[in-house]
Amino acid sequence: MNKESKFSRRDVLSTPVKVAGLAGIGAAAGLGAAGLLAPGPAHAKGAFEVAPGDLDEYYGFWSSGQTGEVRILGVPSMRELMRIPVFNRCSATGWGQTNESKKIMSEGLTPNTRKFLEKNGGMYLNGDLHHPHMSFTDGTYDGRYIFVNDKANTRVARIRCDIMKVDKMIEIPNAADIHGLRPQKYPRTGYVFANGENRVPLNNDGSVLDEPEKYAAIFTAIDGDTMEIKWQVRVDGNLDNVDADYQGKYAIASCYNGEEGVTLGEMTANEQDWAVVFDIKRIEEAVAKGDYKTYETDVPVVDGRKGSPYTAYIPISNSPHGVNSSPDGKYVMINGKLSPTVSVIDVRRLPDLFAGKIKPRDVIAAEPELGLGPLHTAFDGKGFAYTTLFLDSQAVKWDIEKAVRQYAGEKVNPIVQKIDVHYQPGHNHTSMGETKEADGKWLVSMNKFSKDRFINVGPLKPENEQLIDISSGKMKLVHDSSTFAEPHDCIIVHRSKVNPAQVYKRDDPTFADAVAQAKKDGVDLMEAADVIRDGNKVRVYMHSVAPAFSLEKFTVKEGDEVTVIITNIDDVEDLTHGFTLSNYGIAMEIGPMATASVTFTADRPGVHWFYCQWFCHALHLEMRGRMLVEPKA
Ligand code: K7E
Ligand code: CUA
Repeated sequence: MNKESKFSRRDVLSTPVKVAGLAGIGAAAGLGAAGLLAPGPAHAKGAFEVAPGDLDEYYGFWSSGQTGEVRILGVPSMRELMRIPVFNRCSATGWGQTNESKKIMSEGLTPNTRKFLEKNGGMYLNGDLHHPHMSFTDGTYDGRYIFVNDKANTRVARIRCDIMKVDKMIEIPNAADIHGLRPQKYPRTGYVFANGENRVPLNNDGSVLDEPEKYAAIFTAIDGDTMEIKWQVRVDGNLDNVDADYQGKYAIASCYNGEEGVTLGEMTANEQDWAVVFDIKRIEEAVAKGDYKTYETDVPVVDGRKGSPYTAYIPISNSPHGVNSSPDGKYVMINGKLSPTVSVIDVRRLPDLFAGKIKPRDVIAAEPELGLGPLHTAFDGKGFAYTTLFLDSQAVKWDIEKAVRQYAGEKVNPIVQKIDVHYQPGHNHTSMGETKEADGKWLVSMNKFSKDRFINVGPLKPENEQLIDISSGKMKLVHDSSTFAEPHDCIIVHRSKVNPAQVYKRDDPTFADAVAQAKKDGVDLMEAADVIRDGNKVRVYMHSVAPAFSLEKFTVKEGDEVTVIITNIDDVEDLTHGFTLSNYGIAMEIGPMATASVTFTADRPGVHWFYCQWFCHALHLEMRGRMLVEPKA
């Protein structure tokens, strides 16, 4: 790992009394007088500061909840660097409108959904993206992909980390509302595990309605390399969050609503819910020998309800939530939510549980009482855990081995420190914290409410993610960062793990269809300035070089189905062009050396200018042309 100058600067800043020096650096960081006058400990200032022109040490991949996208932040600066449209529609890039994105967004839908969408707009354009997680090799990030869930429309998508765009999106059959999602950590990803949160009838076609006892919750294993669904497991209760172990043997999910109720009162009636452990090898064997059923599609569904040899149910207090594997590979934390405890499962005892040698609760190694509303836990790789306390609005740091000793009867207090966060934290995350390389530098607390922390922007407030320096052994709150809906979850990845491209490769599969079509049409995309008519279908091929499109105008007839295919031949970093067609509602991004295409019906006669919407040149404003649409005779 490269040592950055900013860390020595932080050492300077953490020494007190150097008021003059602090003022100087504060001004350099653009904090100005207001920043220096703000309340809070002086040593906190600048701890997160990345000077203009300096680069962050970490990539933060942020989910955005109901916005449906992924955001890339620099950590520790918390600067927003990029947005990756996923389950949403993007005005800037044309995601959800270009042929390339529409194919990705539609090809993985189930036949039932396709049929439904025929009369309902053709595509889902909203999503609820909770959990971004990178692919692993040997227990740590490998920089290939980021996998994300969509709770709103039961989907899983994959982002390619070389171009930071989605390349696959699939709908999960039989399940409802994919929530918890984690990749297999070892030996590699491998599987991506996805929890269907809500219980619905298997074959949800209307033949079963208000008979909740016939509903099922479904756990899914997806092949991360192909994005094919390999198998599913039917379980008791609702599935919430999930994590994989560091051994490659188990996935563990939290389950609430063991009552299988459908109202709040019914769902929280019992004192105990459970965690369910999936034995991956046994499930694979069950699928191989045909011990499964199929429902909506031909995906095998194994019965993992209580008593099944493929799963184990571990009683946990009412409504557990987050599931987090410790980087030493020994423990999996089940966060209590309605219980003030975190239940620590010793992963090494799971083989004995499946062998019937011990009872389910015998796998619990600790159950420290931490505070009210524990939701998620992060790790520093030094033996400490950091848990969000939603109701207490706090982060609590605790010592895992002390918690184990306390559970064994010793009189020790595992709690090291509590600090206030603002307000009501859900997820938290540490730098590299969900890998065996957890490095204990930064903790982000993702708070659901900001209330009074920012100037008022009206009834809808931003949420607040706070950066906490954990490198010194003490948690120090160093930065507030507002976000639009919603900072649900994030991962913090050392920049050495990620190596994105500067320009597209011409053989990128993203635009393989356009390349194939051009070949059929006898068009060289790198030099294209062609209009090909094929009945009432018209294909307009252009290339772009700043500041011009290769066609100054093209003519089509009213009612034609027009496809515009543009190749950006500027083989230069940071030289993106765009294509906006006015009063046709069309816009798309064309990255350097990429091809992008969009299809529409030319049902509006007249003159329509098209222009480049990505500032690319001093003559960017002049980068335009006309589409002439001849009226029907
Ligand atoms: Cu990750 Cu809210 Cu979707 Cu916890 S879940 S907060
Ligand atoms: Cu091309 Cu602006």
